Amino acid sequence: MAKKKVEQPGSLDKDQLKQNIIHHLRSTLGTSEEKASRQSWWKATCAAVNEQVYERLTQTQQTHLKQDTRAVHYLSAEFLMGRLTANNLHNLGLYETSGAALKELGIDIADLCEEEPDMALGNGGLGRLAACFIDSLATLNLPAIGYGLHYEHGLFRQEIRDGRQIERPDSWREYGNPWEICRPESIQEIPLYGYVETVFGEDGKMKKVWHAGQKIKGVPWDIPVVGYEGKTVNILRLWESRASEFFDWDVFNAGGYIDSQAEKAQAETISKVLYPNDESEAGKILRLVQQYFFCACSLKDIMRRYKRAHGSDFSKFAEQIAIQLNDTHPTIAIPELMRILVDEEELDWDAAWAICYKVFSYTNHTLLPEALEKWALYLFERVLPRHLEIIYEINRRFLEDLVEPKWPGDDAVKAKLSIIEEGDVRKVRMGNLCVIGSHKVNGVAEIHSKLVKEDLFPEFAALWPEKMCNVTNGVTPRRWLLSCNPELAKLYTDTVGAEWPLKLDLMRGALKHADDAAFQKQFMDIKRANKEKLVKVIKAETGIDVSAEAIFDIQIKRLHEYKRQQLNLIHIMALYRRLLANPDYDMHPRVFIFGSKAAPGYKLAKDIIYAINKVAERVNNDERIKGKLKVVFMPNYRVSLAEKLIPAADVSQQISTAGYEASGTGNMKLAMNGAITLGTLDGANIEIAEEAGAEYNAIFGLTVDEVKAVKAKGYNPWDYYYANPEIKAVLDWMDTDFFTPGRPGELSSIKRALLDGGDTYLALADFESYSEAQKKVDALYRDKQAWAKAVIVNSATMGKFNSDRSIQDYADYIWYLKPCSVA
Ligand code: H2P
Repeated sequence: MAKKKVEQPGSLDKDQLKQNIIHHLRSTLGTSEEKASRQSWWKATCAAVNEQVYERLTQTQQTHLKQDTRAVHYLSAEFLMGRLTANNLHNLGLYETSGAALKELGIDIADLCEEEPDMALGNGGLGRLAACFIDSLATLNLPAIGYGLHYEHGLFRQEIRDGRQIERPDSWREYGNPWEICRPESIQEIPLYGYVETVFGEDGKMKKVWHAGQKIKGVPWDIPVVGYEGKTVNILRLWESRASEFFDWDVFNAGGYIDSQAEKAQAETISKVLYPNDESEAGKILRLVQQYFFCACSLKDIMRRYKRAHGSDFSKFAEQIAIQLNDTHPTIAIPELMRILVDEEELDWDAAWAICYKVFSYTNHTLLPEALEKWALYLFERVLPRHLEIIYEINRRFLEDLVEPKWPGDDAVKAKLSIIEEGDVRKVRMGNLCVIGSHKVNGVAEIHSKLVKEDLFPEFAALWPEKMCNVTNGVTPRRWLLSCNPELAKLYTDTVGAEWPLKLDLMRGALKHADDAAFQKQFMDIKRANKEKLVKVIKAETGIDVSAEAIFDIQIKRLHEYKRQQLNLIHIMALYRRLLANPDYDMHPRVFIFGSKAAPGYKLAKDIIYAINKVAERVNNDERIKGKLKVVFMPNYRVSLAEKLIPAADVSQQISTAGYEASGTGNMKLAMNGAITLGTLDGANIEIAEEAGAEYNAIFGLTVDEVKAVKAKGYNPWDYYYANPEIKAVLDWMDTDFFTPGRPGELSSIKRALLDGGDTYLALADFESYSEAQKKVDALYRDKQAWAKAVIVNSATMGKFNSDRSIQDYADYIWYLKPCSVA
């Protein structure tokens, strides 16, 4: 079948593109073909492409303005964008043309793309989901703006020294980023601190006036978001904080050179780093200020746009504006909108609340209690005195009008549902505020949404059964297949036609070839070539030699005990023991690959990274096991590294304790690229297994209900330690100096967490079943045909996990949003 080229208005041919690149090299970068660095070539290419992007951006904005479209505003503290060059070129249908143009200029496009630093403005799944979602919003021609923070430093860069994680600052825009546009014309000023005054107007009405103690400038930076086929270009608007004044002139002239800049430094701190350590009180205040700052800037921006079209008639506000709260981080937007409507626009409370309720909706991403943010009330009051009053009023009305009639006289329910938590330190519960102020609350996979409803917020669900819903996550197949795995993408295009990046269900067309030897060979040859490429990356990054003959078994995600990298590790140690005991132990060679960052303050997570690296050192250098087992920890896991790992994976480890991983999205990317899921029945794994068939995957472990039952009965990890000699031997090994010569006990903290610490995430309870599932993987891999069939089936059935489907669900059931075609 012929490959259909993605065409869009104003598309460039190779020669024009070449001309443009040279033009920008000279007139934008001020250099020449002879002496340009690769970075200059990259920037010149971006500038050439931006000509198209800006054209479409302007066209999109004019169309939305003219048609006065309803829009969704996606508020998120994280947008884990990664690199944009290849993605934008693909979405504009210019990737191949640019490749050819650059080739004639002596530049390899893949090398050029390596020049771009990752935009790592997020931590993991939550931030990457936001990035996939804005891609899908633009692709589906939905009017949308992403709003977030313009962090100067994104997630730290991870170095590994003697096996330990070292955090280094990341600077994604140190030498300028060609994709962002500063918009000084849309600067906002944001009040903070101060006090609230009650005044009476001439009409005798009581009014509240917030006298701010400080004002911060919010400078917007726009990143164009190019939809696939390049028709709609939306924006991601990120706010940078600056001081209202550059520095205090009088203090400077009086000799206070440092003091004069204190305010500037303080103001700029707000958008300095993603997730500052919040162990100290100052850190806590900073996080709250960050959240308020970006929400207040965004709401002012939304207001400005609304008023331009409708003046002060707020009757259409909820018709025009939808705001999605990505997790609890932007919750403060709810009382902020109330403040604007009541204090500034002088709407009465009920009218304002009716608007808010229709406008906001909230996505919950995890059941872990630490993620449902709570702010100490005394801190909150210091930073946002007026918002606290508003929250009290929201809470009073909620408890009186809704809770009391439903549960008369039940103080326990009131205490549980109240936005204010009583105790030694009173707290503001942002999760409760989100649920009370939103018309829809969604979880991110079927099982997770069910648990949100039944376990996390059962009373809220009883009050508002309609409010709680599910939208299963998805990932953009443009980045996560088309761009990162061009050979497999081509195979799909040749097999099912060129429309699959938009209609991912079309991939099912490949199912009829799943048993076909020739197709299997094509599919597996591509996998093999991707593995060969990764072999080189591994060698370059870590110095470790691995063979593409082996099974590539990959676990890539944030490091957290519930994600259970420690389970993977103790199984690796068990395999190693088996091999030492019997060098002929029957197993296909395996390379276990990890990529993971640990939160800087999460000691045990860092110890697990250390243990993986120490076990890797020993295993990789032990000739007795004849290379059957290799362990690789890839430093500085990030989006661009994921794009190299995922196409090369045979096995996708998704091994969280059932009930703890809300959805997962790496599981979708890996399956799509032809990996078997080795996973628990948790999060979206359940739906993946439903789509692909559990028989084509390796499902193991306790189910959600079984986990609950085990915990209810009283789980004792020591029972497993004494009952299973392999578990005992492996854990005892951690107390020795086998992996850390001369330094016994360096890995003991993991054993202690699993035994004395109670093994909160039931790693030992699932060990045996996990080990059996691993044997199944090994056996299946050795049956080449059965394996090929399984990975083809997995890949071809992942259509449901297109983020376009997720976004369509949000648009239909939560935002009531219609597409707007841009000419
Ligand atoms: C979180 C959840 C994932 C979920 C993702 C997006 C917070 O991401 O834990 O299960 O898929 O949000 O909804 P992560 O753990 O990957 O940082």
